[in-house]
Amino acid sequence: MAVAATQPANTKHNIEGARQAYYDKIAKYHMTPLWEVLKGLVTPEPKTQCKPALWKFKDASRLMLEAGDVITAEEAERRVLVLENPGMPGKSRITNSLFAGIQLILPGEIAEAHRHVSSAIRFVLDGEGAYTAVEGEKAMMQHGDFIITANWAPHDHGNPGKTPMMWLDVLDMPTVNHFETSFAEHFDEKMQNTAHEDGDSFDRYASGVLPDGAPAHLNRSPVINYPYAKMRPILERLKKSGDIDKRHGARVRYANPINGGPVLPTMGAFLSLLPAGFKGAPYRSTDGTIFCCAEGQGSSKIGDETFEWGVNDVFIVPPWQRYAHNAAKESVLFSISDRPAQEALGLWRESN
Ligand code: 1HN
Repeated sequence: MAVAATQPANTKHNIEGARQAYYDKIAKYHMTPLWEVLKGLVTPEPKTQCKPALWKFKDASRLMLEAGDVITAEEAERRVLVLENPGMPGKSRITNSLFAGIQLILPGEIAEAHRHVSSAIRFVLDGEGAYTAVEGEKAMMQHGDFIITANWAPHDHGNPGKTPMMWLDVLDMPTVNHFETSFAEHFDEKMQNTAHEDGDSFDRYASGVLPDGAPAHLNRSPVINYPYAKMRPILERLKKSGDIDKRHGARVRYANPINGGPVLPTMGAFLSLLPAGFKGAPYRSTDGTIFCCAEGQGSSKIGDETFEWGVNDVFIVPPWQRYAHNAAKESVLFSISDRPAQEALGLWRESN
């Protein structure tokens, strides 16, 4: 063609060569062309490395007890097996924003007092007679209890009972580390003083009254333990009156009694009853969600895969991945995600 003949320097090959030389030049000035990477950065839909996965409690509990043979709670500081998302090996996370693990504390052991900026929750799986002490309250752990440890709250665990105690730990640590805002410290005393007995903060703040002079604003819940024994009958009431969401079942949201907001600014949780035979409608949202079965048996279709779950199994739904629950028996599912953080930043979306 005439143009090509008069401007041989403008062949595709030469343009690419000129561009690469230009990119090499600007790299020395710590600059790079946005146009080469833009499509991977501003995606039309969420892009994630997170994969759906399920951890069977039968395997997790056996392997946890084996960890008890190889390391003490004191040596480990926290004897936790990290639930690593198979799409992000080596990153110590179950979603891009959340850490999850299973912790074991054997009879007679303590996990010493410390505090950190990362907020934690515990969802109690198995055992009895152990406690977690948080901000001066000694919370005895029972199956299905939901216990919060807010940003910078001192906490230690102990097992004066007779059975191994296991629970699910979820922390916002990857989020804290994303912002590079991690601080942590240890105390000289292994155990904190607990002036508040078991159930103290629930009775004070979550019984329809508030201590006179309670703060009008608080960005985390003052309740330490939301006991399963108190939550389960509420699900039963919802079920009986037919308040059953077609996607989520009869579901309660763990709330901060001061303002009705989420329990923590970075993490929010639900407890849901799926009646026997429940066939959930498909749903997706931008918050990758960790589920733990507290009761029953069923399956969840996540994308194209079906995961069968039973008591204490943990599974993960990646961000914006469609899922639908089926309950073979009446079941209770606990779930937790970073939804409050996404909502606070105006990022959260859902669809069917
Ligand atoms: C932590 O402090 C606990 O206090 C559990 O029980 C799991 C995972 C990462 C970082 C700190 C605990 C943790 C953790």
